[in-house]
Amino acid sequence: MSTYAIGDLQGCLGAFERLLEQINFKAGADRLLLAGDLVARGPDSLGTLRKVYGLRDHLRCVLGNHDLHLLAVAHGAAPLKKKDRDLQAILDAPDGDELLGWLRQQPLMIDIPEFDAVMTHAGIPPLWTLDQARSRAREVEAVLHSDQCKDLFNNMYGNEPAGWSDALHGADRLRVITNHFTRMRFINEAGELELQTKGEAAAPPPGYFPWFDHPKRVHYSTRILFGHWAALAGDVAIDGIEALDSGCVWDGFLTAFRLEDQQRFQCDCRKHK
Ligand SMILES: [Mn+2]
Repeated sequence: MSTYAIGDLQGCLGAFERLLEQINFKAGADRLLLAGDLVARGPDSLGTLRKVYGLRDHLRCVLGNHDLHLLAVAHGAAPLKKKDRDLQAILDAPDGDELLGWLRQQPLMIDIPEFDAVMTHAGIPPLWTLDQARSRAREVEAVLHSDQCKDLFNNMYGNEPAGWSDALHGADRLRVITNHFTRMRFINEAGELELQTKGEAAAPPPGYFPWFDHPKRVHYSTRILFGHWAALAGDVAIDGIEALDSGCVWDGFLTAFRLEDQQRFQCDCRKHK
């Protein structure tokens, strides 16, 4: 039995199926951990979501910004933009409600205690302890998984407030937590997010750091698995930080990281366009 953490699928069903073949994935014996952004921008978001749903008893996944956007659109809280038109097929599908109902019940953060690891879509905010991260994730999940989820989606969009404060409450508090777990890349010394820049870790905006490189980062031995940041190409040279998004949807690679022996497997997404 093996456990594989896999990066952002973003609707790349063919690459996902090839990678499962490459690692000789056996449902029932092996397990998957998906880093979120299952859908959007790729060739077959509906097919990918159906494939993941079909494997739901053999995997755990966290939600990414694109997954939350899809849910917000489905709940009438955001418009579907042209660049997201591949999501329309999910909204129109006869099994769309079932797929979206399952997606909405997924968490923002999971613990993988057997490997002393955690997974979120964008990472763990550097100034938060793991206990703080966990309890803040549970705050958003409690609303997301409830009948009040539309309030969350209605107030989810925006980059402000940029940083955490214990005094935050209501919609602002939920937005800040959601932004940290699903959109974070660069952050300044005071812990404020910069949510525009998507480039390489070596080229941060002035005054900002990649979240995992923050000079005051809270340190712990627990391994952090995350996706979201394709420009890292799955490569962060810091022990215990495992970047999984290697830009499958952008002609890059789809990455699987085996937790038992820390071995990486990649399938090339360029050959099959
Ligand atoms: Mn993302």
